[in-house]
Amino acid sequence: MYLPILQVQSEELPDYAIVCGDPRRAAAIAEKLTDANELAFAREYRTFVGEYDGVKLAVVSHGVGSPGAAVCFEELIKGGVKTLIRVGTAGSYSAEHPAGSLIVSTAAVRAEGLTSQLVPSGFPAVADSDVTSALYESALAGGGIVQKGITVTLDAFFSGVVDIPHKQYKAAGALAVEMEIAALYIVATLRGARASAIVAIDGFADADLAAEYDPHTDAVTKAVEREIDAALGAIAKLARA
Ligand code: R1X
Repeated sequence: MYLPILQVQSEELPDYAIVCGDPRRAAAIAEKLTDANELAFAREYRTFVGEYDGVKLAVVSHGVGSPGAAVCFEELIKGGVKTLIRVGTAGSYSAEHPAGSLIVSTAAVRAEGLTSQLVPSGFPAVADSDVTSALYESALAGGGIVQKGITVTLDAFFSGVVDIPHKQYKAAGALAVEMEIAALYIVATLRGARASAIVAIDGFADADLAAEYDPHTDAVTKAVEREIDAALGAIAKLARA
């Protein structure tokens, strides 16, 4: 089957995929694979396939924001991918998780517009527990600050004039904010796939903690490296389970 937006054939896709926002990050992840092959680069969607530790996987970029990312997740699952792990970046709510920390998302607050067009209000955006456990264990083994918990998925990266209830999300126990995980979890649940996500903290989303946003620091680069290794390790572990 031809997947018209990713512009790949489903026959070329394996069971496992790592998804990330940035097409350049997809290329960097693909460099860690053996026999990596770029299948397509259409819009923001760059697709590689290769092997890690003997396991075939795809690495695909999904761009910024839930609607565009969901197109990628839908086509991957339609094409036969059964397990998806997002590696990304997020803003932290807590001084305990500064830039360079890793958060494994167990569930996402649906503070975006896309998923309300897919499922009713109140329907939860949750990760698959097996994939999450494998990802968390793999991340812990890589060292540094690693936490698991609830993340928030927003549409707005820059604020407008509407107050987003960050203080309430934080008080309720959310750890970090990003822009695609709710879409991933809802699409995976709807279509019968498994998904989880890990994010590298690249700044603070809490106004009381926020400094000038600079995601291009050594600490963030190293955390992104650690989360990629965690995702690859988790896939190797899951494939053998
Ligand atoms: O998920 C968020 C979005 O994809 C995190 O980083 C991007 C914005 O810079």
